[in-house]
Amino acid sequence: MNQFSLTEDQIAIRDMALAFAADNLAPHALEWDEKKHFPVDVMREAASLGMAAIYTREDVGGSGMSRLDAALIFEALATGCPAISAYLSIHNMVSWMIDRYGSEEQRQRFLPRLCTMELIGSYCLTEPGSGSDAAALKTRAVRDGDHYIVNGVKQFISGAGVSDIYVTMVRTGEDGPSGISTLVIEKDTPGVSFGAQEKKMGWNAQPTAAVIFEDARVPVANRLSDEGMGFKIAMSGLDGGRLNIGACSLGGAQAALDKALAYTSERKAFGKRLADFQALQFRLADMATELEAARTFLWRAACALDAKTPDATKLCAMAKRFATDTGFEVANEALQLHGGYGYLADYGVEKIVRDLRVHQILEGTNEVMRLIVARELVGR
Ligand code: FAD
Ligand code: 2MC
Repeated sequence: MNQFSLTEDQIAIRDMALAFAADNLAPHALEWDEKKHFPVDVMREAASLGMAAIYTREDVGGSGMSRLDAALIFEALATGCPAISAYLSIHNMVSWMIDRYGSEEQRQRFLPRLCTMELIGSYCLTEPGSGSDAAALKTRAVRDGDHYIVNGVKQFISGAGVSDIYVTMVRTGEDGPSGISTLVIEKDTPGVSFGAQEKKMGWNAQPTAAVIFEDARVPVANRLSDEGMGFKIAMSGLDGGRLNIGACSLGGAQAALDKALAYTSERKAFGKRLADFQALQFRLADMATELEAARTFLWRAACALDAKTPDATKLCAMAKRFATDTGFEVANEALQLHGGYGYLADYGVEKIVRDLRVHQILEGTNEVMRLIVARELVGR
Protein backbone atom coordinates (compact mmCIF):
# COMPACT_ATOMS: atom_id res chain seq x y z
CA MET A 1 0.00 0.00 0.00
CA ASN A 2 1.16 3.51 -0.79
CA GLN A 3 1.94 5.18 2.54
CA PHE A 4 0.16 8.34 1.46
CA SER A 5 -3.17 6.79 0.56
CA LEU A 6 -5.99 5.60 2.75
CA THR A 7 -7.18 2.00 2.76
CA GLU A 8 -10.63 1.12 1.47
CA ASP A 9 -11.77 0.66 5.07
CA GLN A 10 -10.51 4.13 6.01
CA ILE A 11 -12.28 5.70 3.05
CA ALA A 12 -15.48 3.91 4.11
CA ILE A 13 -15.08 5.14 7.72
CA ARG A 14 -14.52 8.70 6.55
CA ASP A 15 -17.52 8.55 4.19
CA MET A 16 -19.70 7.22 6.99
CA ALA A 17 -18.67 10.12 9.27
CA LEU A 18 -19.11 12.66 6.45
CA ALA A 19 -22.62 11.35 5.79
CA PHE A 20 -23.42 11.50 9.51
CA ALA A 21 -22.18 15.10 9.64
CA ALA A 22 -24.19 16.12 6.58
CA ASP A 23 -27.41 14.45 7.77
CA ASN A 24 -27.28 14.92 11.54
CA LEU A 25 -24.96 17.83 12.39
CA ALA A 26 -24.82 20.42 9.59
CA PRO A 27 -28.58 21.03 9.33
CA HIS A 28 -28.79 21.93 13.05
CA ALA A 29 -25.39 23.43 13.83
CA LEU A 30 -26.42 27.10 13.61
CA GLU A 31 -29.49 26.56 15.77
CA TRP A 32 -27.53 24.64 18.41
CA ASP A 33 -24.99 27.46 18.48
CA GLU A 34 -27.65 30.13 18.83
CA LYS A 35 -29.70 28.26 21.44
CA LYS A 36 -26.65 26.86 23.25
CA HIS A 37 -28.09 23.39 22.88
CA PHE A 38 -25.94 20.33 23.67
CA PRO A 39 -27.35 17.56 21.42
CA VAL A 40 -26.73 14.52 23.60
CA ASP A 41 -29.25 12.45 21.60
CA VAL A 42 -27.33 13.09 18.36
CA MET A 43 -24.02 12.26 20.02
CA ARG A 44 -25.55 8.97 21.17
CA GLU A 45 -26.42 8.23 17.54
CA ALA A 46 -22.78 8.86 16.66
CA ALA A 47 -21.85 6.50 19.51
CA SER A 48 -24.08 3.80 18.03
CA LEU A 49 -21.86 4.01 14.92
CA GLY A 50 -18.72 3.51 17.01
CA MET A 51 -17.61 7.14 17.23
CA ALA A 52 -17.58 7.56 21.05
CA ALA A 53 -14.78 5.09 21.73
CA ILE A 54 -12.89 4.97 18.46
CA TYR A 55 -9.53 3.86 19.85
CA THR A 56 -10.86 1.99 22.88
CA ARG A 57 -10.60 -1.79 22.85
CA GLU A 58 -13.45 -3.84 21.43
CA ASP A 59 -14.11 -6.19 24.39
CA VAL A 60 -15.85 -3.34 26.26
CA GLY A 61 -17.69 -1.98 23.21
CA GLY A 62 -14.98 0.23 21.73
CA SER A 63 -14.16 0.35 18.04
CA GLY A 64 -10.51 -0.71 18.38
CA MET A 65 -9.45 1.61 15.59
CA SER A 66 -6.29 3.68 15.07
CA ARG A 67 -5.43 7.32 15.76
CA LEU A 68 -5.39 7.90 12.04
CA ASP A 69 -8.93 6.51 11.80
CA ALA A 70 -9.89 8.88 14.61
CA ALA A 71 -8.37 11.85 12.79
CA LEU A 72 -10.39 10.98 9.70
CA ILE A 73 -13.59 10.74 11.74
CA PHE A 74 -13.12 13.99 13.69
CA GLU A 75 -12.27 15.93 10.55
CA ALA A 76 -15.36 14.54 8.83
CA LEU A 77 -17.68 15.25 11.79
CA ALA A 78 -16.33 18.80 12.08
CA THR A 79 -17.47 19.58 8.55
CA GLY A 80 -20.95 19.46 10.13
CA CYS A 81 -20.17 21.08 13.48
CA PRO A 82 -16.68 21.60 14.94
CA ALA A 83 -18.03 22.05 18.47
CA ILE A 84 -19.80 18.68 18.56
CA SER A 85 -16.96 16.89 16.84
CA ALA A 86 -14.63 18.38 19.47
CA TYR A 87 -16.88 17.23 22.29
CA LEU A 88 -16.86 13.71 20.92
CA SER A 89 -13.09 14.00 20.83
CA ILE A 90 -12.95 14.82 24.56
CA HIS A 91 -15.30 11.93 25.33
CA ASN A 92 -13.08 9.62 23.28
CA MET A 93 -10.01 10.82 25.18
CA VAL A 94 -11.72 10.04 28.51
CA SER A 95 -12.80 6.58 27.32
CA TRP A 96 -9.27 5.80 26.14
CA MET A 97 -7.70 6.92 29.44
CA ILE A 98 -9.90 4.49 31.37
CA ASP A 99 -9.23 1.76 28.80
CA ARG A 100 -5.47 2.32 28.86
CA TYR A 101 -4.88 2.94 32.58
CA GLY A 102 -7.92 1.45 34.31
CA SER A 103 -8.02 -1.95 36.01
CA GLU A 104 -10.11 -4.69 34.46
CA GLU A 105 -12.81 -3.97 37.05
CA GLN A 106 -12.79 -0.24 36.17
CA ARG A 107 -12.88 -0.97 32.45
CA GLN A 108 -15.91 -3.25 32.87
CA ARG A 109 -17.61 -0.79 35.25
CA PHE A 110 -17.34 2.33 33.10
CA LEU A 111 -16.50 1.59 29.50
CA PRO A 112 -19.51 -0.30 28.12
CA ARG A 113 -21.72 2.68 29.02
CA LEU A 114 -19.15 5.27 27.91
CA CYS A 115 -18.91 3.55 24.53
CA THR A 116 -22.66 3.97 23.98
CA MET A 117 -22.63 7.41 25.62
CA GLU A 118 -25.22 6.27 28.12
CA LEU A 119 -22.53 7.87 30.29
CA ILE A 120 -20.88 11.07 29.08
CA GLY A 121 -17.28 11.82 30.01
CA SER A 122 -15.37 15.00 30.88
CA TYR A 123 -11.66 15.66 31.39
CA CYS A 124 -10.68 17.84 34.35
CA LEU A 125 -7.13 19.21 34.46
CA THR A 126 -7.31 23.01 34.32
CA GLU A 127 -7.85 25.04 37.51
CA PRO A 128 -8.49 28.74 38.08
CA GLY A 129 -4.82 29.24 39.05
CA SER A 130 -3.20 26.73 36.67
CA GLY A 131 -3.87 26.23 32.98
CA SER A 132 -0.69 25.98 30.93
CA ASP A 133 1.31 25.14 34.06
CA ALA A 134 -0.88 22.12 34.63
CA ALA A 135 1.49 20.43 37.08
CA ALA A 136 0.87 23.29 39.54
CA LEU A 137 -2.69 22.07 40.15
CA LYS A 138 -3.96 22.36 43.72
CA THR A 139 -7.12 20.24 43.91
CA ARG A 140 -6.26 17.94 46.77
CA ALA A 141 -7.31 14.37 47.47
CA VAL A 142 -6.56 13.18 51.01
CA ARG A 143 -6.82 9.49 51.78
CA ASP A 144 -9.44 8.48 54.39
CA GLY A 145 -9.70 4.70 54.56
CA ASP A 146 -11.20 3.39 51.32
CA HIS A 147 -11.94 6.91 50.09
CA TYR A 148 -10.24 10.13 49.07
CA ILE A 149 -11.67 13.41 50.34
CA VAL A 150 -11.40 15.79 47.39
CA ASN A 151 -11.38 19.59 47.65
CA GLY A 152 -10.72 22.11 44.89
CA VAL A 153 -12.03 23.66 41.69
CA LYS A 154 -11.58 22.64 38.07
CA GLN A 155 -12.07 25.50 35.62
CA PHE A 156 -13.38 25.56 32.01
CA ILE A 157 -14.58 21.96 32.03
CA SER A 158 -16.24 20.93 28.80
CA GLY A 159 -19.46 19.05 29.47
CA ALA A 160 -19.56 20.17 33.12
CA GLY A 161 -23.01 19.77 34.64
CA VAL A 162 -24.17 17.34 31.95
CA SER A 163 -21.41 14.72 31.98
CA ASP A 164 -21.72 11.71 34.25
CA ILE A 165 -18.01 10.87 34.58
CA TYR A 166 -15.25 13.37 35.45
CA VAL A 167 -11.73 12.05 34.92
CA THR A 168 -9.99 14.40 37.32
CA MET A 169 -6.34 15.13 38.02
CA VAL A 170 -5.80 15.69 41.76
CA ARG A 171 -2.89 16.16 44.11
CA THR A 172 -2.29 13.18 46.38
CA GLY A 173 1.37 13.88 47.08
CA GLU A 174 4.11 16.46 46.85
CA ASP A 175 4.20 19.59 44.64
CA GLY A 176 4.90 19.10 40.93
CA PRO A 177 3.94 16.45 38.40
CA SER A 178 4.90 13.41 40.48
CA GLY A 179 2.38 14.29 43.22
CA ILE A 180 -0.62 14.00 40.89
CA SER A 181 -3.12 11.13 40.58
CA THR A 182 -6.17 10.54 38.41
CA LEU A 183 -9.61 9.83 39.85
CA VAL A 184 -12.80 8.90 38.03
CA ILE A 185 -15.38 11.01 39.83
CA GLU A 186 -19.06 10.36 39.31
CA LYS A 187 -21.49 13.25 38.95
CA ASP A 188 -23.80 12.22 41.77
CA THR A 189 -20.98 12.05 44.34
CA PRO A 190 -22.01 14.19 47.33
CA GLY A 191 -19.79 17.31 47.42
CA VAL A 192 -19.62 17.69 43.62
CA SER A 193 -21.28 20.80 42.18
CA PHE A 194 -20.97 23.01 39.13
CA GLY A 195 -20.40 26.70 38.43
CA ALA A 196 -22.57 28.80 36.13
CA GLN A 197 -22.32 28.04 32.43
CA GLU A 198 -19.66 30.24 30.83
CA LYS A 199 -20.69 32.65 28.08
CA LYS A 200 -18.34 32.00 25.20
CA MET A 201 -17.28 33.28 21.77
CA GLY A 202 -17.77 29.83 20.21
CA TRP A 203 -18.25 26.18 21.16
CA ASN A 204 -21.77 27.21 22.16
CA ALA A 205 -23.23 23.81 21.31
CA GLN A 206 -21.46 22.35 24.32
CA PRO A 207 -21.42 23.44 27.96
CA THR A 208 -18.36 24.80 29.79
CA ALA A 209 -18.35 25.36 33.55
CA ALA A 210 -16.32 24.95 36.71
CA VAL A 211 -16.50 21.68 38.62
CA ILE A 212 -16.35 22.22 42.36
CA PHE A 213 -15.30 19.58 44.89
CA GLU A 214 -16.17 20.22 48.54
CA ASP A 215 -15.26 17.27 50.73
CA ALA A 216 -16.30 14.94 47.91
CA ARG A 217 -15.77 11.31 48.99
CA VAL A 218 -14.37 9.36 46.07
CA PRO A 219 -13.64 5.63 46.42
CA VAL A 220 -9.98 4.68 46.17
CA ALA A 221 -11.32 2.04 43.76
CA ASN A 222 -11.91 4.92 41.30
CA ARG A 223 -8.21 5.84 41.02
CA LEU A 224 -6.64 5.03 37.65
CA SER A 225 -3.29 3.29 38.00
CA ASP A 226 -0.97 4.15 40.93
CA GLU A 227 -0.73 7.30 42.99
CA GLY A 228 1.66 9.73 41.30
CA MET A 229 0.86 8.52 37.76
CA GLY A 230 -1.81 11.17 37.15
CA PHE A 231 0.26 13.72 35.24
CA LYS A 232 1.56 11.13 32.78
CA ILE A 233 -1.97 9.79 32.32
CA ALA A 234 -3.23 13.34 31.68
CA MET A 235 -0.46 14.13 29.20
CA SER A 236 -0.73 10.88 27.28
CA GLY A 237 -4.48 11.42 26.91
CA LEU A 238 -3.74 14.85 25.49
CA ASP A 239 -1.31 13.52 22.88
CA GLY A 240 -4.31 12.00 21.12
CA GLY A 241 -6.68 14.79 22.13
CA ARG A 242 -4.43 17.32 20.43
CA LEU A 243 -4.49 15.37 17.18
CA ASN A 244 -8.26 15.19 17.36
CA ILE A 245 -8.63 18.92 17.99
CA GLY A 246 -6.32 19.56 15.02
CA ALA A 247 -8.55 17.30 12.92
CA CYS A 248 -11.63 19.27 14.06
CA SER A 249 -9.92 22.45 12.82
CA LEU A 250 -9.27 20.85 9.44
CA GLY A 251 -12.89 19.80 9.08
CA GLY A 252 -14.26 23.19 10.06
CA ALA A 253 -11.85 24.93 7.71
CA GLN A 254 -12.67 22.55 4.85
CA ALA A 255 -16.36 23.36 5.27
CA ALA A 256 -15.56 27.10 5.25
CA LEU A 257 -13.40 26.70 2.13
CA ASP A 258 -16.19 24.78 0.39
CA LYS A 259 -18.58 27.59 1.24
CA ALA A 260 -16.10 30.16 -0.14
CA LEU A 261 -15.69 28.18 -3.35
CA ALA A 262 -19.45 28.02 -3.84
CA TYR A 263 -19.92 31.69 -2.98
CA THR A 264 -17.14 33.07 -5.18
CA SER A 265 -18.42 30.96 -8.08
CA GLU A 266 -21.79 32.71 -7.92
CA ARG A 267 -21.23 36.21 -6.60
CA LYS A 268 -20.52 38.83 -9.26
CA ALA A 269 -18.57 42.10 -9.02
CA PHE A 270 -17.20 44.37 -11.73
CA GLY A 271 -18.98 42.29 -14.40
CA LYS A 272 -17.58 38.88 -13.56
CA ARG A 273 -17.67 36.15 -10.95
CA LEU A 274 -15.45 36.64 -7.91
CA ALA A 275 -13.85 33.30 -8.79
CA ASP A 276 -12.69 34.80 -12.10
CA PHE A 277 -10.36 37.28 -10.36
CA GLN A 278 -6.92 35.76 -10.30
CA ALA A 279 -6.10 37.42 -6.97
CA LEU A 280 -8.98 35.51 -5.39
CA GLN A 281 -8.20 32.29 -7.28
CA PHE A 282 -4.69 32.42 -5.82
CA ARG A 283 -6.07 32.88 -2.32
CA LEU A 284 -8.36 29.89 -2.79
CA ALA A 285 -5.40 27.90 -4.09
CA ASP A 286 -3.32 28.84 -1.05
CA MET A 287 -6.14 27.95 1.33
CA ALA A 288 -6.53 24.50 -0.24
CA THR A 289 -2.77 23.97 -0.26
CA GLU A 290 -2.26 24.96 3.35
CA LEU A 291 -5.15 22.78 4.46
CA GLU A 292 -3.74 19.81 2.57
CA ALA A 293 -0.29 20.37 4.10
CA ALA A 294 -1.78 20.49 7.60
CA ARG A 295 -3.85 17.35 6.92
CA THR A 296 -0.87 15.42 5.61
CA PHE A 297 1.18 16.41 8.65
CA LEU A 298 -1.59 15.54 11.07
CA TRP A 299 -1.92 12.09 9.54
CA ARG A 300 1.84 11.61 9.91
CA ALA A 301 1.63 12.53 13.62
CA ALA A 302 -1.33 10.17 14.05
CA CYS A 303 0.68 7.33 12.49
CA ALA A 304 3.56 8.13 14.86
CA LEU A 305 1.22 7.92 17.85
CA ASP A 306 -0.18 4.62 16.54
CA ALA A 307 3.36 3.30 16.17
CA LYS A 308 4.33 4.75 19.61
CA THR A 309 7.51 6.24 18.15
CA PRO A 310 9.72 8.23 20.58
CA ASP A 311 8.95 11.48 18.74
CA ALA A 312 5.16 10.99 18.85
CA THR A 313 4.48 13.58 21.60
CA LYS A 314 6.54 16.18 19.75
CA LEU A 315 4.83 15.44 16.43
CA CYS A 316 1.38 15.63 18.07
CA ALA A 317 2.26 19.05 19.53
CA MET A 318 3.61 20.24 16.17
CA ALA A 319 0.55 18.99 14.33
CA LYS A 320 -1.88 20.51 16.85
CA ARG A 321 -0.20 23.89 16.54
CA PHE A 322 0.01 23.75 12.77
CA ALA A 323 -3.47 22.36 12.08
CA THR A 324 -5.28 24.68 14.48
CA ASP A 325 -3.44 27.79 13.25
CA THR A 326 -3.97 26.81 9.61
CA GLY A 327 -7.60 25.90 10.21
CA PHE A 328 -8.34 29.22 11.83
CA GLU A 329 -6.57 31.22 9.12
CA VAL A 330 -8.33 29.36 6.30
CA ALA A 331 -11.74 29.80 7.94
CA ASN A 332 -11.06 33.50 8.52
CA GLU A 333 -10.01 33.92 4.86
CA ALA A 334 -13.23 32.19 3.81
CA LEU A 335 -15.16 34.73 5.87
CA GLN A 336 -13.30 37.56 4.11
CA LEU A 337 -14.15 36.11 0.69
CA HIS A 338 -17.84 36.29 1.60
CA GLY A 339 -17.58 40.07 2.13
CA GLY A 340 -20.23 41.43 4.47
CA TYR A 341 -22.28 38.25 4.15
CA GLY A 342 -19.46 36.34 5.83
CA TYR A 343 -20.13 38.37 8.96
CA LEU A 344 -23.79 37.34 9.05
CA ALA A 345 -24.79 34.31 11.07
CA ASP A 346 -26.98 32.79 8.33
CA TYR A 347 -24.04 32.01 6.08
CA GLY A 348 -22.46 29.78 8.72
CA VAL A 349 -18.87 30.93 8.21
CA GLU A 350 -18.58 33.23 11.22
CA LYS A 351 -19.74 30.36 13.44
CA ILE A 352 -16.91 28.20 12.13
CA VAL A 353 -14.39 31.00 12.76
CA ARG A 354 -15.69 31.41 16.33
CA ASP A 355 -15.56 27.66 16.98
CA LEU A 356 -12.05 27.24 15.56
CA ARG A 357 -10.57 30.16 17.47
CA VAL A 358 -10.55 28.29 20.76
CA HIS A 359 -8.66 25.33 19.27
CA GLN A 360 -5.57 27.57 19.37
CA ILE A 361 -6.09 27.91 23.15
CA LEU A 362 -7.37 24.65 24.60
CA GLU A 363 -5.86 21.17 24.92
CA GLY A 364 -2.64 23.14 25.46
CA THR A 365 -2.24 26.61 23.97
CA ASN A 366 -0.26 26.92 20.79
CA GLU A 367 2.48 28.60 22.83
CA VAL A 368 2.65 25.47 24.99
CA MET A 369 2.84 23.38 21.81
CA ARG A 370 5.89 25.44 20.80
CA LEU A 371 7.32 24.95 24.29
CA ILE A 372 7.02 21.14 23.93
CA VAL A 373 8.69 21.25 20.51
CA ALA A 374 11.39 23.70 21.59
CA ARG A 375 12.33 21.59 24.61
CA GLU A 376 12.97 18.71 22.21
CA LEU A 377 15.11 20.94 20.04
CA VAL A 378 17.14 22.92 22.54
CA GLY A 379 16.42 21.31 25.92
CA ARG A 380 15.12 23.26 28.90
P1 FAD B 1 -2.67 30.59 30.91
O1 FAD B 1 -1.96 29.32 31.18
O2 FAD B 1 -2.83 31.53 32.02
O3 FAD B 1 -1.98 31.30 29.68
C1 FAD B 1 -2.22 32.67 29.34
C2 FAD B 1 -1.35 33.01 28.12
O4 FAD B 1 0.04 32.86 28.45
C3 FAD B 1 -1.60 32.05 26.94
O5 FAD B 1 -1.47 32.73 25.72
C4 FAD B 1 -0.46 31.06 27.08
O6 FAD B 1 -0.13 30.39 25.87
C5 FAD B 1 0.66 31.95 27.58
N1 FAD B 1 1.70 31.20 28.29
C6 FAD B 1 1.57 30.53 29.46
N2 FAD B 1 2.73 29.94 29.79
C7 FAD B 1 3.61 30.23 28.80
C8 FAD B 1 4.99 29.92 28.56
N3 FAD B 1 5.67 29.15 29.39
N4 FAD B 1 5.56 30.41 27.44
C9 FAD B 1 4.87 31.17 26.57
N5 FAD B 1 3.56 31.49 26.74
C10 FAD B 1 2.95 31.03 27.82
N6 FAD B 1 -9.46 22.35 30.47
C11 FAD B 1 -9.70 21.11 30.96
O7 FAD B 1 -8.97 20.60 31.80
N7 FAD B 1 -10.79 20.40 30.52
C12 FAD B 1 -11.64 20.88 29.59
O8 FAD B 1 -12.60 20.20 29.21
C13 FAD B 1 -11.40 22.18 29.05
N8 FAD B 1 -12.26 22.72 28.15
C14 FAD B 1 -12.11 24.02 27.76
C15 FAD B 1 -13.08 24.63 26.99
C16 FAD B 1 -12.98 25.96 26.64
C17 FAD B 1 -14.05 26.60 25.83
C18 FAD B 1 -11.85 26.71 27.07
C19 FAD B 1 -11.71 28.16 26.70
C20 FAD B 1 -10.87 26.12 27.84
C21 FAD B 1 -10.99 24.77 28.20
N9 FAD B 1 -10.06 24.16 29.04
C22 FAD B 1 -10.28 22.89 29.54
C23 FAD B 1 -8.93 24.93 29.58
C24 FAD B 1 -7.80 25.14 28.59
O9 FAD B 1 -7.09 23.97 28.41
C25 FAD B 1 -6.93 26.27 29.14
O10 FAD B 1 -7.66 27.47 29.00
C26 FAD B 1 -5.59 26.36 28.47
O11 FAD B 1 -4.81 25.20 28.73
C27 FAD B 1 -4.81 27.61 28.86
O12 FAD B 1 -4.79 27.80 30.24
P2 FAD B 1 -5.20 29.24 30.87
O13 FAD B 1 -6.50 29.61 30.27
O14 FAD B 1 -5.08 29.14 32.32
O15 FAD B 1 -4.12 30.24 30.29
N1 2MC C 1 3.10 11.45 27.80
C1 2MC C 1 3.55 10.79 28.90
N2 2MC C 1 4.27 11.41 29.88
C2 2MC C 1 4.53 12.72 29.71
C3 2MC C 1 4.10 13.45 28.59
C4 2MC C 1 3.35 12.75 27.61
N3 2MC C 1 2.91 13.38 26.52
N4 2MC C 1 4.50 14.72 28.71
C5 2MC C 1 5.18 14.80 29.86
N5 2MC C 1 5.20 13.59 30.47
C6 2MC C 1 5.90 13.23 31.71
C7 2MC C 1 7.37 13.60 31.62
O1 2MC C 1 8.10 12.58 31.00
C8 2MC C 1 7.75 13.80 33.06
O2 2MC C 1 7.99 12.55 33.65
P1 2MC C 1 9.38 12.27 34.45
O3 2MC C 1 9.36 13.25 35.59
O4 2MC C 1 9.27 10.86 34.88
O5 2MC C 1 10.47 12.55 33.49
C9 2MC C 1 6.46 14.36 33.68
O6 2MC C 1 5.38 14.00 32.80
C10 2MC C 1 6.51 15.88 33.83
O7 2MC C 1 6.71 16.43 32.54
P2 2MC C 1 7.32 17.87 32.35
O8 2MC C 1 8.58 17.98 33.19
O9 2MC C 1 7.46 18.14 30.90
O10 2MC C 1 6.21 18.79 33.04
P3 2MC C 1 6.01 20.37 33.05
O11 2MC C 1 5.47 20.75 34.36
O12 2MC C 1 7.25 21.04 32.58
O13 2MC C 1 4.79 20.60 32.01
C11 2MC C 1 3.69 20.95 29.89
C12 2MC C 1 4.81 20.23 30.72
C13 2MC C 1 3.84 22.43 29.85
C14 2MC C 1 3.88 20.34 28.51
C15 2MC C 1 2.29 20.56 30.46
O14 2MC C 1 2.07 21.18 31.71
C16 2MC C 1 1.18 20.92 29.51
O15 2MC C 1 0.90 20.20 28.55
N6 2MC C 1 0.47 22.07 29.76
C17 2MC C 1 -0.71 22.41 29.02
C18 2MC C 1 -1.94 21.90 29.73
C19 2MC C 1 -3.01 21.47 28.79
O16 2MC C 1 -2.74 21.00 27.70
N7 2MC C 1 -4.25 21.59 29.21
C20 2MC C 1 -5.34 21.13 28.42
C21 2MC C 1 -6.53 20.86 29.31
S1 2MC C 1 -7.74 19.85 28.50
C22 2MC C 1 -8.62 20.84 27.43
O17 2MC C 1 -8.27 21.96 27.18
C23 2MC C 1 -9.82 20.29 26.82
C24 2MC C 1 -10.57 21.01 26.02
C25 2MC C 1 -10.23 18.91 27.14
